[in-house]
Amino acid sequence: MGSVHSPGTYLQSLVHRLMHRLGAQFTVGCTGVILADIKKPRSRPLDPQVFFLSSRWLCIRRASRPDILRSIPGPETPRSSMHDYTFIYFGVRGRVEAARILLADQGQDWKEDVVTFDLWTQGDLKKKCVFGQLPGFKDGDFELYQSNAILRYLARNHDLYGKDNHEASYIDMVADGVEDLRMKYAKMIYQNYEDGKAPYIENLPKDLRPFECLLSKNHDGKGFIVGSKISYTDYALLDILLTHLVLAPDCLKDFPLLHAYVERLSARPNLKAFLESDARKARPINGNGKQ
Ligand SMILES: N[C@@H](CCC(=O)N[C@@H](CS)C(=O)NCC(=O)O)C(=O)O
Repeated sequence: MGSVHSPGTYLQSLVHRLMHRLGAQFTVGCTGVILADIKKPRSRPLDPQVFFLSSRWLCIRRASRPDILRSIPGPETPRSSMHDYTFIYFGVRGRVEAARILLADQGQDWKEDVVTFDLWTQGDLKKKCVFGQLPGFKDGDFELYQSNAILRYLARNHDLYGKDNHEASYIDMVADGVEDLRMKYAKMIYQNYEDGKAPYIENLPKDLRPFECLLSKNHDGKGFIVGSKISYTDYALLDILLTHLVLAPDCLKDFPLLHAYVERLSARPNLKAFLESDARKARPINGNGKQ
């Protein structure tokens, strides 16, 4: 009997199903390197096979049966190919940045289908968008609009929606609070930057205080905004806070918990790499160059 060592249950069940399909007998260990040598097939002798998990793929090689040479996405790998994510959006951070931050932190790949101003104003893309606006999003053939629906879709895909209905509801509540702030910010940036910036910054503590307050009530502000693990709303909140730190670098000086929260999340290795990446730096925050 061969043995397979896999790092998690999802992978184990995947391996079980594949082995079963191949008619091989096997056992599945629980940790360690993925390496299996299948020696006793159920029905007929098979060539020795090697199963391994690279950083992207669980690969099954069978020398004598190239027709069943298969590649299966490895779900627990840092860069997963289970999904085929594409953002269709203008070349800015804007309403996609929270989702980019989420995917980067979760070790996911995605593609950017960048829409130029000319294409948007002259082509018929706008007509094809459900609400006549971007961002659009695809996961393979699945197409979605509305930035917050996209975030929640990703949250469901990557277990970023809390542990139960109460947590999920708080997570949504915070996300709606972030959305309110985003709308105010966008109105000032796009409609009233010159005259509106100073009063906006003056009023900002009133808008930020509820988040500081919420944070203080959850693990003394030392963890995430809701619950005990990161959720999609942390990414949305982090994004809007980073955006405001550009607008008003001192805006968190009276909010020690939010300040530490931003530092803590931004230091997560995948996030740090993304936040410091040239691709991100090259994207302006907003479409009119104001920030
Ligand atoms: N509620 C929408 C708002 C989308 C939105 O405001 N999109 C802007 C860019 S951020 C847009 O498409 N502007 C071009 C237009 O309206 O023609 C969402 O969250 O996705």
